[in-house]
Amino acid sequence: MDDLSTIRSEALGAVEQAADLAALDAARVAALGKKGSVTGLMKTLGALAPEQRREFGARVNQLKSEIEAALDARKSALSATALAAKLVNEKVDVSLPTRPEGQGTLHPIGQVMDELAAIFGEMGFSWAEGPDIEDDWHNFTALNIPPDHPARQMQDTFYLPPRADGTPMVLRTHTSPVQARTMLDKGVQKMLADGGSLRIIVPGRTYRIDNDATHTPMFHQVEGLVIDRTTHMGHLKGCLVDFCRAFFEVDDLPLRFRPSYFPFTEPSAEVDIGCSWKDGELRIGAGDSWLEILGSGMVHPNVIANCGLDPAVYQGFAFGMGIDRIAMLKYGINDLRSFFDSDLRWLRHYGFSALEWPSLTGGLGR
Ligand code: 2NL
Repeated sequence: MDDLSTIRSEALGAVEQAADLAALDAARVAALGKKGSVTGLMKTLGALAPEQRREFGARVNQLKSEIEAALDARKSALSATALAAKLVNEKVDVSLPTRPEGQGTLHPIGQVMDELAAIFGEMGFSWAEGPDIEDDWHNFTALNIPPDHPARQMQDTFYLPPRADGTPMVLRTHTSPVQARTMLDKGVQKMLADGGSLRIIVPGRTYRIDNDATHTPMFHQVEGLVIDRTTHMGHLKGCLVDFCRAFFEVDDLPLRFRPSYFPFTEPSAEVDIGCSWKDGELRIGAGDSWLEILGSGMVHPNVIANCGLDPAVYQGFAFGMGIDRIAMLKYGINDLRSFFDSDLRWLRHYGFSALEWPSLTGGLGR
């Protein structure tokens, strides 16, 4: 009997004094665990006479219930205290100002692509894209580029392992294969046959084996293409004059069209914009110098035919320019390679707000 009351007061005392949940669990194990004091009493029951066993067993069971109730009560009390302490210590003042979040910026190349979309979109052009990995036919053959053309040489073009059927594969050296794929599209051909006109710009990544201060192995190009039955060189001139004046935001920007040569256009013209140099700094606008910024021409009849259209019926113009280069000129960036360094300080300085979408009416540049 004495044994029972000692065990009772020890067990209940340990429960009452448990200062945290770990101590409470230790008290539980000491009384009710496998080797606990109450469990020990249970084990003695078997040796007692039936009469005694019933009487003593009832008292042990009652003690067990009493300890369990004490454990529960103490657990609730400890949890309530812990919660109260948490509420005091982890109080949040919702009236405090928020911490400033770092704002990302748009890369100047993405910004210039958005500006191109705004300007050419206004002129009725759609945006077209295609694969960076091309087959040799779409990248070269369709575009009337002869087998001995320097662009085809191993030192200029990234050649990839051929397809299973032997098709030679390349990283596209220009975005023109996308125009070829668009002209070959059956839906586009139907639209043209129905008297419509095709007007697309194709911005994207292009690749050439070249790496120095003014060339990177990956660079960005935008090409444009217009195809219908009547578009002529005058439209080419008007389109490019309007584009250059809008892009560089100089209303009277002079343009100079110089005869040139590209395998995919005939006739071909390179386009210069007026500029001047003062104290080593470039100013775009009427001046005493010229700056070459794009290539253009009337689409070669061979290209029209290669792309599944009748050159006796369809004609049009095309142009191409380097996005990195026009971005450098417009935003005063002097090192091409800085575009691809992923230097956060550079991006913070030269980047653009994602919330200021360029438009002809709302403003194009900074
Ligand atoms: C340049 C010159 C040019 C084209 C690209 C083109 C595409 C097709 C048909 C005909 Cl599908 N032409 N593209 C035409 C003239 C010039 O790019 O200096 N680019 C950086």
